[in-house]
Amino acid sequence: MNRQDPAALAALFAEGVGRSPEGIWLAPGRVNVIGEHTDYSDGFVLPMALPQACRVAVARRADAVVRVASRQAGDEWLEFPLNTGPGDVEGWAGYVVGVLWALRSGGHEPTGLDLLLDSDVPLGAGLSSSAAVGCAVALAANDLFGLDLTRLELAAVARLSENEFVGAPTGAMDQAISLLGERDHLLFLDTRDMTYRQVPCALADAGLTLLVIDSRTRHELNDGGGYAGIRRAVEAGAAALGVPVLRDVGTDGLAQRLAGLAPDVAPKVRHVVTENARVLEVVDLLEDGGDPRRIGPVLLAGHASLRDDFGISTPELDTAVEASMAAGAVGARMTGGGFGGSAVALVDTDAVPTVRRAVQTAYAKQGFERPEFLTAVPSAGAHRSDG
Ligand code: GAF
Repeated sequence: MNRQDPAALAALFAEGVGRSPEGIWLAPGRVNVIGEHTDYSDGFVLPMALPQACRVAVARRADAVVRVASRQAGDEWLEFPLNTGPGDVEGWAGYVVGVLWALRSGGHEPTGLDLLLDSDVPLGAGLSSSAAVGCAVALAANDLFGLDLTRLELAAVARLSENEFVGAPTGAMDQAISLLGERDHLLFLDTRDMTYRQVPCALADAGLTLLVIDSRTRHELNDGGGYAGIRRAVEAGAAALGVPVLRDVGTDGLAQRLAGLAPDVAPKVRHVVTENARVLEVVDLLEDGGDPRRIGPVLLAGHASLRDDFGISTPELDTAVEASMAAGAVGARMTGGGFGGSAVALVDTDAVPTVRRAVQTAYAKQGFERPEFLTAVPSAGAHRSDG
């Protein structure tokens, strides 16, 4: 089936449900340019929405039942009571049912729904495939139930579902970019007060491509391990410094403040504090109209910080970064939550084939699975996609 074709998804829905969907909604995955693991410390992020997206065909039901199927999970229809609570739903369906739970816990009264999902966001690749599901369902529910929630309110609903229902203790970035993304723009978001600015993405005009390298090593955010453990370490760092969140710590005098911290906590704090500064630097460089290649070294410094201070890179991600740089990329870094997933490389567009080949060769040499590539094109945020 052509994923871009809403009519085909609607036909498949009608086959499974016995009536047409009331609409099809779409929410994109994202890639983060810089600002990693800052969004649960009130920090800054700079992601873009991708053209890869989750589409969901939806129709309301008169009863309190949720029926849901996914093209990526064998089209099998699963059924849940609407009043399902956290911990009751295993696997991908939790990202759907959880949104209805989050709406109910916010005082809204959704009825049951039939939903058919289809996504071309690579799963587990650190490109927010799960946030895309939650945001598509949240937007569909908003329209169908006439809830009139703002984009930021919908992002909060989708995040609440992911945090409390699915059990992934994420920050605010992924849902915000999926709902607020704009074509040709990066989203500069301050997660302290959720204010944001759309930053024109000058990369293509300057002959640059942001290449996403999917390392094919999968990461999970709700396994209670890696991501949650890092988040706890960051929170311990803030507590040790006597601040509510690390956003309250600047780079001035940082070395002195770090000297008083335990050796396992200090590097985590250093990453978050310096990463916030890197986001501001990249935004300045992109907005001042100069050559965007100047962000390359900042991206590379961000990777070193995630690898050495935060300890969440992997041999596959390091290889992607090193091989891209050796083949002429102007900057590269792992992106997303870490422990697997994807890297990004900022590459002169005519050098993209060379960089891809170099990464493939390096992966083959190390016996890694063959990486996948996609071009990060800054795209529109969630919207109704059937006219
Ligand atoms: C994951 C989380 F979902 C985000 O909130 C963010 O913390 C990111 O990892 C790391 O920057 O995508």
